[in-house]
Amino acid sequence: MPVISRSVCPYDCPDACGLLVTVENGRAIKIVGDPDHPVTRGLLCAKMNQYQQTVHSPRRLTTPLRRVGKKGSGKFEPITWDAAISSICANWQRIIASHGAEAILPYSYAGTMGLVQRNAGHAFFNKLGASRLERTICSPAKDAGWKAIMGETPAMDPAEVEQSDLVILWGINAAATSIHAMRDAQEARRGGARLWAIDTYRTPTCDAVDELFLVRPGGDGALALAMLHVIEREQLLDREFISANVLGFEELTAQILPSCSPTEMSEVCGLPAEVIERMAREYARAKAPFIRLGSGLTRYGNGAVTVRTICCLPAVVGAWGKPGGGIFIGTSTGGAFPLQRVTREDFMVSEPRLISMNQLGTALTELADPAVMSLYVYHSNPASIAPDQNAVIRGLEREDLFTVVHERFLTDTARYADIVLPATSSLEHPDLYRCYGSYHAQRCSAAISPVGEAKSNWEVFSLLAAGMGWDEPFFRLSAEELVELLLAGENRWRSAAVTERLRQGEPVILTPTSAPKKQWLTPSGKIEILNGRESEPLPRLLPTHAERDGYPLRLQPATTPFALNSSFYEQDYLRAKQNCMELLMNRVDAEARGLANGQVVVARNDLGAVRFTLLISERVPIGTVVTEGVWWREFIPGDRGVNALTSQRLTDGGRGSTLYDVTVEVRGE
Ligand SMILES: Nc1nc2c(c(=O)[nH]1)N[C@H]1C(S)=C(S)[C@@H](COP(=O)(O)OP(=O)(O)OC[C@H]3O[C@@H](n4cnc5c(=O)[nH]c(N)nc54)[C@H](O)[C@@H]3O)O[C@H]1N2
Ligand SMILES: Nc1nc2c(c(=O)[nH]1)N[C@H]1C(S)=C(S)[C@@H](COP(=O)(O)OP(=O)(O)OC[C@H]3O[C@@H](n4cnc5c(=O)[nH]c(N)nc54)[C@H](O)[C@@H]3O)O[C@H]1N2
Ligand code: SF4
Ligand SMILES: [Mo]
Repeated sequence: MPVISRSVCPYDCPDACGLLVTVENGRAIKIVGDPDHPVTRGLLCAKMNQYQQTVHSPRRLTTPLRRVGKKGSGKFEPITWDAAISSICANWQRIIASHGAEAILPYSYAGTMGLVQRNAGHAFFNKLGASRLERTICSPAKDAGWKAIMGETPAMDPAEVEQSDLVILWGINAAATSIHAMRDAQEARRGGARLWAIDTYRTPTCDAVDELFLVRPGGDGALALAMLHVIEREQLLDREFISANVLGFEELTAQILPSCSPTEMSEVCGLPAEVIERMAREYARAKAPFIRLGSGLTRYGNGAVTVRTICCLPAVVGAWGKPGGGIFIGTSTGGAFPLQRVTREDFMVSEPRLISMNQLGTALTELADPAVMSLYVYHSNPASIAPDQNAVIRGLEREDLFTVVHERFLTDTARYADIVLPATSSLEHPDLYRCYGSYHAQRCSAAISPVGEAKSNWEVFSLLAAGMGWDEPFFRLSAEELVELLLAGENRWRSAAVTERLRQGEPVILTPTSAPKKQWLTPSGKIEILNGRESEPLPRLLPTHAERDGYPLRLQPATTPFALNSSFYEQDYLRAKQNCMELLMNRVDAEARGLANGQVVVARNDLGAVRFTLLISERVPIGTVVTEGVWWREFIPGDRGVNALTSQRLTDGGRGSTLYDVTVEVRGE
């Protein structure tokens, strides 16, 4: 008899959808969205509709493996868990004795978002004294930009979008990356709101809006400054709101805006002056304009200041004062669950060095005192997703680097491992999930037994702790017990009743800490356009890195609806939907280079050269080329993926990745 269990989507997506999993004979045979989940409402994305094909994929790793071929060759032989754990612990003890524990580097990110499994390694590596990883690959510049002007102010409720009359999807490919936000924006549109998208090329999201504005990559700060210029010049301001709530508008007006007219900003942002004028007027005249800000525009050398500048817009027109008005960058429900009970910073005896995950290539090839001698990768695929792939691979090829990869699949990273450990999928382990697109949380238990000999992140760290001879009782807790630790007690976010519902596995909306609007959690108590604690007291125009690079085409390594970063390439159906690793180019640029549709081309810059299949497309403007997805090497025309072209340079705030801040030249092969 089939049984239906509740589960949660574990992927790095704002939505943490509620799932209903049908299990028969120990296998998941069907996955649907939970119709009773308050946010999911039965709607899953294309990727997860067939999740059982990921869970039961013939490509799943089922036993620990030991390398028998050259690094990267993918040649392994099966070994037992006992042998694998003993080998890892013996190697680490040897490395600690000769180089110290900082020579060991953990590398993890967001293969699973569950609070226990995602953070399962922290306590172990804290106790070991390993180097710490700065986990900043995604969009910390967004938080840095928000913080510079809004301080600790929590996000507005994204559900307010339904009361807006102008919804702006800004730097977000919502149709692919935030399908419930897309659904909500479309519902607002059906209710009469206008829907805009501001992007660098015509994504699937852009097909579903009233108006699309294509900016130059990294040019959004210039656009926002020019809009502010027009709003001030034409006095479309909400003076009353500004005087009660905003600090520094006078300084912005006096020092920055005079040189930011639409004519002056037009070339930087890529929009004609008259279009900017109209955008400014329509934005300022809207009753309750709602901006949903994505991460696309943050992955540039000027990402943080761009976000900070855009956040000035709702402040000067008083959008915050109206239901449905404001700007949404993502929720933070961190206060709901005391994560330090799992991460155990108290196990740290000293403060080991911090290594940016965006600079793994340099860390593996150049760092000294001590050099990185061992890398432990779990739920991340740095050989594919980290910038400067050539440097990362040079590091992974080092014969003296002892690499362990805990994975569901033999990823490009796992191919370089000395020891590979098989990981459970989310249906095979328990966890507690919260999310960053709304305010819900949900706990779930394992729906099926582990596939093969797979073990969860937490189980592996328990084994490693025992293998190191530690008798700390914490490492003998089960994952379910860790979930209980996170749920123990109550706080402002969850009453005893809410906690009980969470214990039972119900999806629950957590109560935000405070009514966010009009309570600005900054030192001055106002929205701080002027912030003297920042190196730049006022938002202003800053260049991208790529502006200094000098190759003629801007490259956008974009997302696809049919994968999530490098995840989902195991599903043949989803891969077929993406065709192959394409480079989208405007006909004008293709003709100027004598390139034909379908041919293999090489994109090149100072960091590397990558082969793509050319797709001539009117979706991309002249001067920009786009590639979607982060392909596994086995499916691409050459031996390097798009990240051989992206750099290890960081953002202006938050030390984030600048994956979209890239220039290239493209030639036929
Ligand atoms: N299907 C799918 N879903 C995903 C992911 C995925 O890979 N695929 N990834 C997940 C992860 S880890 C994350 S962080 C989120 C990211 O989700 P989003 O916030 O949507 O971020 P991106 O898709 O990276 O970029 C959003 C859009 O910004 C555009 N863009 C790039 N540069 C600029 C610019 O300078 N200005 C403007 N205005 N637009 C620009 C891109 O073309 C893209 O359409 O999605 C998550 N969900
Ligand atoms: N070119 C380019 N590069 C990018 C991006 C892009 O859009 N373009 N996006 C960037 C962004 S926003 C992000 S957040 C990063 C994401 O980078 P990553 O966090 O590395 O994300 P994924 O590529 O999804 O790889 C996650 C891996 O975890 C494994 N996994 C899943 N669940 C588990 C588990 O429970 N245990 C273990 N041990 N393994 C598990 C999966 O099999 C998968 O191989 O990539 C960044 N890199
Ligand atoms: S990837 Fe996102 S939209 Fe798709 S099922 Fe998971 S949480 Fe929902
Ligand atoms: Mo991300």
